[in-house]
Amino acid sequence: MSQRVTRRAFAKVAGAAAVGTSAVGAVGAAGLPQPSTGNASRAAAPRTFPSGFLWGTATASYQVEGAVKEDGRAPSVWDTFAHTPGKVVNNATGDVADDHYHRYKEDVQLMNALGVKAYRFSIAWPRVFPQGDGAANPKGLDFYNRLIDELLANGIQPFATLYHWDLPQSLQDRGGGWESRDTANAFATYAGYVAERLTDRVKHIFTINEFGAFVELGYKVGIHAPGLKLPPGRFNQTRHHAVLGHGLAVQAIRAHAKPDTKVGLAEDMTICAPVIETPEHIDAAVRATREMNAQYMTVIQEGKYTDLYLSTAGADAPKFTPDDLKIISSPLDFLGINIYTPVYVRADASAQRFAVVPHPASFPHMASPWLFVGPEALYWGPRHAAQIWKVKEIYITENGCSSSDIPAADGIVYDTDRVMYLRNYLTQLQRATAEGVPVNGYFLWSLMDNFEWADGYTNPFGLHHVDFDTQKRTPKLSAQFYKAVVAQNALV
Ligand code: GBH
Repeated sequence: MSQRVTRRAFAKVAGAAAVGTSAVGAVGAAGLPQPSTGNASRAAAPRTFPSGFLWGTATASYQVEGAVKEDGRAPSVWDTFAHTPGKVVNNATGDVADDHYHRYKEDVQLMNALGVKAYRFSIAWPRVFPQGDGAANPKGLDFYNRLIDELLANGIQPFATLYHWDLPQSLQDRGGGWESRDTANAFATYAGYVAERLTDRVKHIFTINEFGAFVELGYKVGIHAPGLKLPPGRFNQTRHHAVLGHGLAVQAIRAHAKPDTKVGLAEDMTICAPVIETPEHIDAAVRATREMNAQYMTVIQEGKYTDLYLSTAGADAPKFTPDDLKIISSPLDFLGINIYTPVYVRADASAQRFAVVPHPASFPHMASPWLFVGPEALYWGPRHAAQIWKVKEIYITENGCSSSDIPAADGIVYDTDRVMYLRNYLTQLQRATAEGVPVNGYFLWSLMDNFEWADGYTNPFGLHHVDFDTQKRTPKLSAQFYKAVVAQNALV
């Protein structure tokens, strides 16, 4: 833009740009364009988030706690899996991980320094019920009492997830884990027990984290614990037991929790982004979102499996009763969505009227090969959920990325790629909240580098670098970036 353009003429151009896609800088005092990563109409005003927007970070028990044999904890399927040679990169385990079990106070101070007001953590089922069912172990639950008290003393709201994949090994040994309906029942008992004891202080509880990951990768693909490759019929039944466990847990929590407790789940639903944002492709993305989440989110929200899922599965479809569907679709207070990467969808003349467009080989991704950079997932994910299922309260319960993360000579990781990723994703989240999509908060994955499942300690996701020999935590450049966003409640 020429410096001779008047402010009035600029406003016209800016208005046009706002409905298009180009980014135009606002004219600064010296007549120079000011940097803007969004559209022109927002360049003038700071790109803020709604007031009271809740900024947080997230972790999960087996990924950070360590202390796997302490205070009565029994093994989970992940202890067994990680200790099976060849399953995890470098045969790494979560035996020590971030030693968060002992260093949680220090870690709460990391949150404090970021300025975040919420922390999403998960509770290890095998600490609370070491065998999965039967006798409870109050010493195991005490760790979470200590953690919660420490968070509250620092003005940080605890958001607790009941299941982030560490199934008690005993349930796997006795009944095949989620292959058995007994596991769904045991999960509900555990959920009620925890809800009764923690909801005087914890106001948001998630049942399960990501069906899409632990069921698919654990029971079909075999690259996550318990490492099985079940045939389709048994596998679909396992999926059914997992959503049933969620529904039973929702009911148990309601029966045992304080009345002001909110219940939800955290799901990495498949997020279908339209290849081009035109009405026909947007419609296709909406249809695709229902179908591609049929086994988990759609049945939970709608109380039925889609016709297409059941007819495609044929004789391998899950066996269920109408009562099961009612339990599975027990009403929720909020929805947590874990968002990493979208699936691109286009309109199509086929019976299902959408088609998935595979990523070209040149599509950019972060350090993890699956983590394709698609910032618009953070716009379409909550927007679809609000539109399709009329969800009124949404949290982004995970978003973040892996990077190669080599500390520089001064000890700092200058993760400009993570900052780029976060800035672009948050731009799309701001777009959603500015349009009124009901997103109440955002939890960045992760507070610190940790045990990244089958990747071991490679492909780290932390805002803080962790030296696993010394347990020293050091904020990365991305932590500085996030701190500034949180402080201003706006994109920086
Ligand atoms: C989240 O899952 C998890 O909730 C969290 O624990 C984890 O640390 C974080 O992601 C980062 O990975 O190996 O090619 O088969 C995100 C969804 C689904 C992404 C499984 C990785 C495996 C891809 N994950 N997927 S592949």
